[in-house]
Amino acid sequence: MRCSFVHFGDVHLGTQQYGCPERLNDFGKAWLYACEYIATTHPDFAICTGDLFNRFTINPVTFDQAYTGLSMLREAGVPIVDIQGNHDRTRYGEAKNWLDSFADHGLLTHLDILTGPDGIRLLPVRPGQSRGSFVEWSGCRIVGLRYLGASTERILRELGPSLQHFGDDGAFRILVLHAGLEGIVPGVSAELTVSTLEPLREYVDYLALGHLHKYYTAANVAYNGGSLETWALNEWGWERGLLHVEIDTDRPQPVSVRLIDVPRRPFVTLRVDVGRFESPRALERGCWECLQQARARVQAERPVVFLTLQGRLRFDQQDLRVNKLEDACREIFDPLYAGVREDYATTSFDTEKAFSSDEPVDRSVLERQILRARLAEDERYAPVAAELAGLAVELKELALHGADGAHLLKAFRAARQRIPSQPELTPEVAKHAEVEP
Ligand SMILES: [Mn+2]
Repeated sequence: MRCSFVHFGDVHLGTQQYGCPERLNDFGKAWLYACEYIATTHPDFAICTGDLFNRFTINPVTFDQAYTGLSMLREAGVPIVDIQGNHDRTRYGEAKNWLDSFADHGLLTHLDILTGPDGIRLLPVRPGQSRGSFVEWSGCRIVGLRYLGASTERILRELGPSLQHFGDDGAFRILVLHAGLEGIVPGVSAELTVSTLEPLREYVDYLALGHLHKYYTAANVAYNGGSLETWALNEWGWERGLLHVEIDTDRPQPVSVRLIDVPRRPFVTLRVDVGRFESPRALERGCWECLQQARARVQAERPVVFLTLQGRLRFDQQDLRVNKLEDACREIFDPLYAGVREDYATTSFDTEKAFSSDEPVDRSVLERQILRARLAEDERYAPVAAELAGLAVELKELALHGADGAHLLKAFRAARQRIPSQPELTPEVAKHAEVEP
């Protein structure tokens, strides 16, 4: 069987970064570039792995961008599936989200599973419909799940038997998730660990991931294209784009993936160590020089410019005229936007900058992150801190859903089997682990 598809995600339509209307257009342009690429190269289908929209509410310009791109694909005859990311999930108290709406108008196929007291149910997308849990196109079976946060690994374990139920019917098996892999972006707590991927390979041939804005592949099964535009400053410089995937099941390695770059607004990010300057004037002069040297190197049209001041200030912060530095950025670069960030070493206290101020904070992800940081402080638990933090959150969730002691103990024991190196347990934990249910 041979087929091809384009896999991408984290388009974040509707992002009006730094209050610039032009940035809203930039995100739209990146999306339309992707759609045009798909319409021209004409793969068998396309997969969007969530966060098509930046928020659950969109404005008319964002609607127009989404509609124009999806219409382009429909006219080209390339079907597309999408799943709900953490950014475009249904607004609390509302019956449907924008993906449902576009699906109901036949512009995309919205995939999700149903979870209930009887477990997981996988419903096929019926002919003429655009919603369900899986769809079969060009010899591929594509199953999709919404963003599941800290429940991702538990739901995946429960999903296993349902996927195995399809049997060996020769279909190429694609699973679409909005979930990140631990260790790809330092300091960001992700939903999946490498030890979760291995068992997945039994019933998944291609795991189409979204959520982390960086290109990566893992364990010969997981693929992530990253964000199309630059959603956060640290993404500039990361390799990312569309994944053009060719499948040929006659080859020993049936999957071949090409990363297709997407044109995006240039960013210029500069760092100045303030510790080198004894006075505010000397620092201002130093920044001018640094900006001018950068301008000579970078010939970018209307870039976004960020000047970060770091290190230890040798004078009172109040004496530094930050607005003068912003003026210098504007004068030298004619940028779309210029910002000066003061990131001085003032205390020894450091926070993990995993959440930006305009990203909705997921409580369970935050809990997991805090637990992981605390566990990592202990040398004995540091190598498996992510796994143990995941386990703690999972046990808490089970307890909140009414699981009794025996059930919790069983889950704890099962998890200990999965955790790669067995950390030495404290006598307190070991004592409880020995108690029979
Ligand atoms: Mn995203």
